[in-house]
Amino acid sequence: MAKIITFGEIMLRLAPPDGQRFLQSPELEATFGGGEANVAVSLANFGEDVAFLTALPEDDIGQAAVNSLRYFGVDTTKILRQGERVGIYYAEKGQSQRPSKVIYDRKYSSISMVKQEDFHWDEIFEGTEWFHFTGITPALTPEMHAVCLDACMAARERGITISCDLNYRKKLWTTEEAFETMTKLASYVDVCIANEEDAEKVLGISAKDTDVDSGKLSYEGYKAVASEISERYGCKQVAVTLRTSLSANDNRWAAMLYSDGGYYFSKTYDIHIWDRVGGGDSFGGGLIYAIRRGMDSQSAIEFAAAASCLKHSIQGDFNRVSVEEVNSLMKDGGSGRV
Ligand code: KDG
Repeated sequence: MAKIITFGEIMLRLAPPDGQRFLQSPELEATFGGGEANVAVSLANFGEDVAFLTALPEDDIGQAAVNSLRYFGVDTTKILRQGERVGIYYAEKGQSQRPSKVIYDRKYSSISMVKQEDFHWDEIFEGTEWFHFTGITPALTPEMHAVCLDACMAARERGITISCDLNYRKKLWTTEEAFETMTKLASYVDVCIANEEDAEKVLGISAKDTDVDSGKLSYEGYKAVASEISERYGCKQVAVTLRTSLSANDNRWAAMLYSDGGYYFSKTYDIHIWDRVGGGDSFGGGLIYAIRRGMDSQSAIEFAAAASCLKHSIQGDFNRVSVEEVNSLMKDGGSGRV
C-alpha cells in the first residue's frame, strides 16, 4: 500500500499551443493536471511510493487521466471510478504585460459529486504514512469540506503526517468560505505550505511589511506569517514561497521554512518562466520528499525551492525532474542564501 496519499482533483488541461491566445488558436493541447495530482507526480519522479486519491468516471477520458498518472508510476488503485465527467481547465499562457488566464469547467465533475460515505478511510489509509491535500480540494463543494475533515480526522487518529498547501483559488470560493473551512482543517495539519496571498486570503494572516512587487523582499513579514500559522494551528513546520515578480515572465524565487522555532531560507534564483502552473506543487512535492528523507531543515528548503524552480522551465502541470537534477541545481545554481 502506498506510503503517501495525495487527494484532490485531476483535470483535463486544454491549452493553446505555442503561447497562442484562446481566441486565436484553432487547436488546444490536451494534457492532465491538478494541484494534488501534480504533487503525486513530483513524488513519483523522486522515487516515492505515492498514490493519488480522487474520483473519475469509467469512460475513456477518465481512463486517460488514470493513465497519465500511471505513466509516472503513481498508484491509481485508490481512485473511485464513478460519476459522469472529468473536470476541465483551460490555460492560456501570459506574455510580457499580458497575464495568464485560467477558465474552469469543472462543475459536476466526478470528484465534485462524491458523498462522504464513498470514502472508507480504514482501507484508504492502510499502510499510509503521509497524507497531502490542498485548499483546492475542500473548495470544490460543501460536501468536500466534510470529506476533507473526515480524512484529516482519520489520518490524525492513525498518526499519519498531514501536509496542506493552502492554495487559495478565488474562482472556487470566497475568502469567508475559505476561512471558515480551512481554519477547521488547519488544526490537523503538521506541515503547512503557503504563499503570502494564501495566508492572507485563507487564514487572514497578513505579512504587512512585505513589499513583494518592488523587487525587494522583506523577510520579517514572512517570518511573522509562518510563526503565526504555527502558533494558531499547531503546525510543526510552515513553508512559505517567496516570490518577487521581475516581469510577467521572470521571477526572483526563494522559500523559507519555519521549523522548531528556527527560520531557514533557501538560496534565491532568478528564473525565466516557461510555464508557471504547478510551480507551487513541485515545491510541495520537493518539501515532502526532503522531510521524509530526513534532510535537515536547511537542506529541505533548498531542495523544495530548487525543485520548484526547475518546474517553471517545463511545459504542462507535471514536473519531470529527478532528484539528481534538483541536487545539481541546489549545488551549482542560485545566487547565495537570502
Ligand atoms: O497548482 C496548479 C493548479 O492550479 C492547476 O493544476 C489547476 O488544480 C488546478 C486548480 O484547481 O486550480
